[in-house]
Amino acid sequence: MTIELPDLPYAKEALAPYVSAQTLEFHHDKHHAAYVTNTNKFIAGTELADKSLEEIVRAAAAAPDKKALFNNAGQVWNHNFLWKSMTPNGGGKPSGEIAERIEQDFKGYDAFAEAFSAAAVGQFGSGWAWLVLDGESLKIVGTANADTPLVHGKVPLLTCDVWEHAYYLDYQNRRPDYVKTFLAHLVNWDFANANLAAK
Ligand code: MN3
Repeated sequence: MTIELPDLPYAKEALAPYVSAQTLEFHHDKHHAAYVTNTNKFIAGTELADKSLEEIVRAAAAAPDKKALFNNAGQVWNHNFLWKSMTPNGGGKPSGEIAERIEQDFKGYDAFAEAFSAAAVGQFGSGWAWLVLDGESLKIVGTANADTPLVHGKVPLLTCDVWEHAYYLDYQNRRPDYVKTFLAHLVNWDFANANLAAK
């Protein structure tokens, strides 16, 4: 099937002032769209042409000769997941099962936030910080470039994009401020809870 660029789940202005409409316009309409276009070019006429995005990502990760496809399809999957990881009026402390598990596995929200920030700020160059379910435990992991916990046997619950295109127009080089804002005002805990429930 042709891989589609999903619409943002909110208006482009909806995350302002934390993420501007201009950032979302470039990030979704240009960067994310380009990964979709490239993925479709790579799969056209191949045995992957009628597969789902997740199947394409998994197949490309397992094939050494499909690195270029993985670099695009992984980015499509990660960005699809990213938009849902943020929400207007999001951020702050979680509720529901994810809150209980954060208490249990990180010894409290503050320790979680510190570890998530360290992973996001410390990811060298381009990549992602993730909250994942690894077996029965919540963990924080970083991935570089298009890499995704999906192909490492983990269940992604939440992600923060730390590529400069995610924040440079709004925060310039101040990645720590962007990550702090992501946790305080943007995190979609309902999405993380839904991912946990669906595992
Ligand atoms: Mn991005």
